[in-house]
Amino acid sequence: MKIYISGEYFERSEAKVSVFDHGFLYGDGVFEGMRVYGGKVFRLRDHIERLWESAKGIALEIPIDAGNMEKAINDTLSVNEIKDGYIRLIVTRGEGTLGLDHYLCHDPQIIIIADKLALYPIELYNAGLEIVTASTIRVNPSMLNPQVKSMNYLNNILAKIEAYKAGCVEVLMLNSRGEVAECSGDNIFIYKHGVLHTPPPEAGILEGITRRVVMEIATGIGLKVKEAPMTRHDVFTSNECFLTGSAAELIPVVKLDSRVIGDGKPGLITKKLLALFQEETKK
Ligand code: PXG
Repeated sequence: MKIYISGEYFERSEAKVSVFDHGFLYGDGVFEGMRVYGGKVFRLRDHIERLWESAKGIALEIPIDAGNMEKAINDTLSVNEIKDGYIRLIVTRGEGTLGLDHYLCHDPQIIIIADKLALYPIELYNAGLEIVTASTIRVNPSMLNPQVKSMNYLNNILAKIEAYKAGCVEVLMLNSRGEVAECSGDNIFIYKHGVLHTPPPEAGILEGITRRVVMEIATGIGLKVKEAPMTRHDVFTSNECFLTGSAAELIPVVKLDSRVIGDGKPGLITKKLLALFQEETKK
C-alpha cells in the first residue's frame, strides 16, 4: 500500500506525520471518506466541495487547489491499483507547537489513503439492523457544527461505544432538543404514509453525500421527500427506516430500542432505493 502525504508516496510503515501536527494533538483538521466504484470516485466533486467547506468552517487553508486535489486522489488510486474500495482524504492543520495557536502551523498536511473496504456483512442487509438510541447527544451546531467533517469524531465514537455495548453496529443520536439527528457514521431516513422523511441540516447532521443522492433518486421516482424535524416517535411509527453512508450505501433498520419498525423486515421502498442507488454507482 502506497500512501500519499503532501505530494509524495510512502509505504504504509513509512507513512508518518509529526507528533506536533495539530491534527494529532487536537483533532485539528478535516477529512472525507469516499467510495470508489469501477475505478472512479463516486461523487468526487461533492466530496471535494464538502472538504473545502469543512476547511473553511475551521479557518484552514488547503494548500493545493481542487483540481490538483482530484488529481492526487486519482493518482493514489492508480498507484495502488484500486478499482473498488475506499478513499480516506485528510487535511491536518500541520506541525505547530504544544499550544493551541493554529497560526503557528504553517504547513497543513494532505494525506490520501486508498484501501479495500470493510462493509457491513450481507446478512445485515437481508435482515435489517437493530439500533439503539445513544445517551450521548450529537454535538450542538452552535458549538462545532456537525456539517464540518472534522478530525475530532469523539462525539460519534462515544455514541458508537454505546452501540457495541448494546450489541449493535450503529446507534441513533439525538440533538440537544431531543430530536433525531443522525447515526454515528450514517444519516437516517424513514418512510411513512407515502413520504420519505429525513432530518434537516439544522437538526445538527453531517449532510451526507449518499443522503443527497438518495433524495435525488427518490424525487426522481415520484416519491415525496421531506426534510423536517423528527422524533423517536416518528421512527417507531414509521413503515420503513434505513441509514445511508458512503460505506453502508443504504442499509435497512428494523428495530429501534427493541421496538419493531413496520413489519420488522426491510421494506419495499428501502430495497427499491438501494437497487436504484447501486445502479447509480455503476454509471
Ligand atoms: N453522518 C456522519 C456523522 C458521518 O460521519 C455520514 C453521516 C454519511 O455521509 P456520506 O457522505 O458518507 O454519505 C457520515 C459518514 C466509515 C466512516 O469508515 C464513515 C464516516 C466517517 C468516518 C468513517 O464508514 N462518515
